[in-house]
Amino acid sequence: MATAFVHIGQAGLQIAEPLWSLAREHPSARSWLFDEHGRAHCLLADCEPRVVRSVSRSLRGVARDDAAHVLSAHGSANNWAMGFTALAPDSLDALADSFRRMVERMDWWAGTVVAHSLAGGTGSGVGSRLLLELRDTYPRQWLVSAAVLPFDTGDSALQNYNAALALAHVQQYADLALLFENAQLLCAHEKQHAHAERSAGSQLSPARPRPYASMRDLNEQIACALGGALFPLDGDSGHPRAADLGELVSTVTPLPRLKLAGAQTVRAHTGARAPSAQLRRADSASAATARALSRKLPAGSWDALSAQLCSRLPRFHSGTERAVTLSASALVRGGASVELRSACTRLERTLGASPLSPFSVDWRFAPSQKGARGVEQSFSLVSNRTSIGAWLSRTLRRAGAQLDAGAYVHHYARYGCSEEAMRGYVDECWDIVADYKDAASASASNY
Ligand SMILES: Nc1nc2c(ncn2[C@@H]2O[C@H](COP(=O)(O)OP(=O)(O)OP(=O)(O)O)[C@@H](O)[C@H]2O)c(=O)[nH]1
Ligand SMILES: [Mg+2]
Repeated sequence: MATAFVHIGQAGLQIAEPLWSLAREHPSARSWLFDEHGRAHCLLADCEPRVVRSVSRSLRGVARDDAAHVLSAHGSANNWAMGFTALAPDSLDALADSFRRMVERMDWWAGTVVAHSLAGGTGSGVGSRLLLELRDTYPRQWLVSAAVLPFDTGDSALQNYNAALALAHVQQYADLALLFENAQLLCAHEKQHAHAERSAGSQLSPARPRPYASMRDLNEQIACALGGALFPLDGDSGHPRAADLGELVSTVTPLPRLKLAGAQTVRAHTGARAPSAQLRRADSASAATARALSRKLPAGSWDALSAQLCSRLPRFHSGTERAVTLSASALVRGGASVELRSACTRLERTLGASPLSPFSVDWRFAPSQKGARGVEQSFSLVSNRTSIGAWLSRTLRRAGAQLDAGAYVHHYARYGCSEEAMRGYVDECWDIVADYKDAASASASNY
C-alpha cells in the first residue's frame, strides 16, 4: 500500500530533502514510495517561489518535474488566516489536480501524509485547508499530519495563534498527527552529542560549548522518525511489505479524539561499508556516536539503541506529573524479538502501562531488513502520550492571553477569521487537553 506525501511551507519542504534522500537509499522503499520511473509519490508546495525552487532543485531526479507548486508570489506573512483563506482558487485547484493525478498513478494508494509546520502562515493555513479538502474529497483514505511544533519563544509573535488554529483543523480532519517539537529535537541532538562525547571517552565540562544544531539536524531527525514509522518493512518472504497507515492509526489512537502522537527512530548500521555521510548525520549527533555504536555491534547494540530511544521520550505532562502512555507502536528493523528481550523490556518499562489497553506497546519485527549499506538496525516508536498536553497548554495559554489583550487580532479579521472564531478554535484545542487529562486521571485511578 503506497503512501502519498504532500510537503507544504518552508518546514514541510525542508523535511522533504532528508526524507526522500533516506527513501532513495532504502532498498525496500523503491516499490512503494516511487513510481516505475523512480519518481517519488510526493508534491512540494509553498507560497515562496525561492523556497520551492531551491528544494525542487535539490530533489531533481527524485520528485517529478511537475511536483513543485508555487502557490503565490509571496508568503503567507506568518498568518494562518491568510494561508487558509487568501490563496487564489486557481492555485488550490492546480494542487488538487496534481494530487489526483499522483494518486491515480499509484497502484494501491493507502493514504496521505501532509508534512508542514504549525507556526508559519503557509504550512499551518494552507496545510489546514488542504487537510479539509483531502478529507472532503477522499473521505475514506487515511490522512496523517506530520507537523512541526514551534520553539516556545522567538519564532514569531503570531505562532501561538497559528499553532492553535492549525491544530484545531488537524484534530478535525486528520486521522493521526505525528508531532515534532523543535525544542525536543534540539534536546535530543544535545543528548546525542553528550553521549558521543562520553563514548569517545572525553569528559563533559560545563565550559565546553554546547553543540551547534542547525535546522537541517532537526529535519534529519524528523525524516528518520517518519521513515522509521512509514517506510516498508522486509517481510519473512524477503519481499517488502508497505507500511500500513491504517494499522498505525488504529494502533496508536486508542480513542478517535486522542490522535496526537510523537515519533522517534534511532538507528545503527552493520555491513561492510560505513553509512553515507547524510545517513550517519541522521543516525547520530556525530561521527563519534556512530563509531561508538558500530564498535558495540552486535552485542548490546539493541540495549544502546533502546536507551537512546527512551532518553528522547518526554517524561512529564504537566509540572511534576509523569506522562502516561496511552498506546504505542514499536517497529524493529534488523533484529528478532529473542535477541531484543532486554531492550524491549527497557522501552516497555519507560513507557509504563496504558490505562486504555492491556498492552501499551504493539511490537513489530523485521529481522532481515536490508538497509542502504548492509543490514539495517533501527528502533522506531510512534507513541501517543499525555506529555503532549504540556506543549499544548503553554501554547493555548499564550494564545488566550494574546486574545484577551486583542493582540494582532485584526491581522486575522482581515482574512475573515474573527476574534470569536479564533476563540472557538482555541477552545476546541482546550478540549483536546481535557481529553488527555481525563486519560491521565483514568490512569491514576486504575493504578
Ligand atoms: N524543524 C524545522 N522547523 C522549521 C524549519 N523551517 C521553519 N521551521 C519552523 O517552522 C515555523 C515557521 O514555519 P515555516 O514553515 O517557516 O512557515 P511557512 O509555512 O513557510 O509559512 P509563511 O512563511 O508564513 O508563509 C517556525 O516555528 C520555525 O521554527 C525547518 O526547516 N525545520
Ligand atoms: Mg515560508
